[in-house]
Amino acid sequence: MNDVSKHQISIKPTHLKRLLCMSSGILLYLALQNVASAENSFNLNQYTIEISGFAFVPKQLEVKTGDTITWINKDIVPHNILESIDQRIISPELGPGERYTFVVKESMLYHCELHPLMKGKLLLTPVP
Ligand SMILES: [Cu+2]
Repeated sequence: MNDVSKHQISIKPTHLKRLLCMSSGILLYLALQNVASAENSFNLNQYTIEISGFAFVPKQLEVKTGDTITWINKDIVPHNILESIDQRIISPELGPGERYTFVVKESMLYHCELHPLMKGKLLLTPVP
């Protein structure tokens, strides 16, 4: 009985040490992650692109991954956003005054499906 408890006691400090080592590692990791994500979210931008006079204004925008784009339709007719290369639908039809928000993941050429001459471009700039 005594032997068993001695044995258990002699193992515990090793476990404890390993546990402390692991948890301080995890804490350090979490702390670093927090710093990284705080820096990232601090640097993120929100842009507004007006749809006005059958054009995207600005027509071209330099953005980073994670930036937010909001298109606002200031025209009196509906427009939408369609990615031009793969024809992916980005936004539904936006009526007058409606807006659509989108998080940037990559560079994108886009146009309005209803008025294909309306073109826009999101250019991803590399994060240093
Ligand atoms: Cu349109």
